[in-house]
Amino acid sequence: MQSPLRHGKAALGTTLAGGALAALSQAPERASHLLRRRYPTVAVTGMTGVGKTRLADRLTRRASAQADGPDVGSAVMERRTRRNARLRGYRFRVVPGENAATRLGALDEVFHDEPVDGVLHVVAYGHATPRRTAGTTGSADATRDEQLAAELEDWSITAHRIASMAVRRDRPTWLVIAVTKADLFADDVDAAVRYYSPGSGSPFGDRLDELRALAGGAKLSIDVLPVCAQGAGKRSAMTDKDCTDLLGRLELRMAQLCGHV
Ligand SMILES: Nc1nc2c(ncn2[C@@H]2O[C@H](COP(=O)(O)OP(=O)(O)O)[C@@H](O)[C@H]2O)c(=O)[nH]1
Ligand SMILES: [Mg+2]
Repeated sequence: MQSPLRHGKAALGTTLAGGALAALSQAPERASHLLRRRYPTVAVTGMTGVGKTRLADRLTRRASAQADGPDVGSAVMERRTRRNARLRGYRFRVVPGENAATRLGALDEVFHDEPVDGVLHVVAYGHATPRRTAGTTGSADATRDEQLAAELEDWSITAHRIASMAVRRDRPTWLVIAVTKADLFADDVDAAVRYYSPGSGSPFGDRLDELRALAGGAKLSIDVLPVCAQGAGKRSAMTDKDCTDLLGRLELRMAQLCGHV
């Protein structure tokens, strides 16, 4: 039996070969498309000490390195991958906080060079763990008002990057504001969520409204979810189960936003 290619029809042969070649050259692209759908990339942003590393570790079921101590901020972009049995997960990119020289490069990477699918912006309602700038000594204490002001400033920079990424692409970008350390303000969680919500009239809410106007409402979805990445302390009004439930809600929402469920 003759193979179709040797059947004399050069044109057919060419078409087949061409088709096979095209398929081959498309293969890496298709593979990366698949990877992107199953393991969407997520930028984890927020000022230093706010709880980004801890949250990313919880979401990826990774034990946090306690040895690092609470006063150490990361100077490099941390990468964490969450895999699950059904080959659906996330690739987290934790952008270093404001004291790191590597911050700008990391912001470029996640919002421009390899733009992420979604953003998890972490805030702590003024409860970021104060960290000293490298090389300085003395108290690193800041009041809650100062912390909230610092969060706002940090957010302005990130928001600007998100806006320019969102306008450049066709598909929508999602943003989840994770209000973490809820165990530290267990009785104020509703007020905290309101403070970080669009349309709330708060300083943070106003900036979110600006971001939505800039990016275009259809191009950016915004969710605000309280979370707690660390077992609640004995004095907290929040139980470990409360914290696990909040984490579960965040995971469910992210899965919905990524089309995993
Ligand atoms: N009470 C409480 N502390 C937290 C929580 N998440 C993080 N922390 C603490 O806050 C500090 C800073 O967290 P880290 O993840 O290193 O912040 P990052 O600089 O944003 O990466 C650490 O001492 C954590 O143990 C939380 O949900 N509740
Ligand atoms: Mg960190």
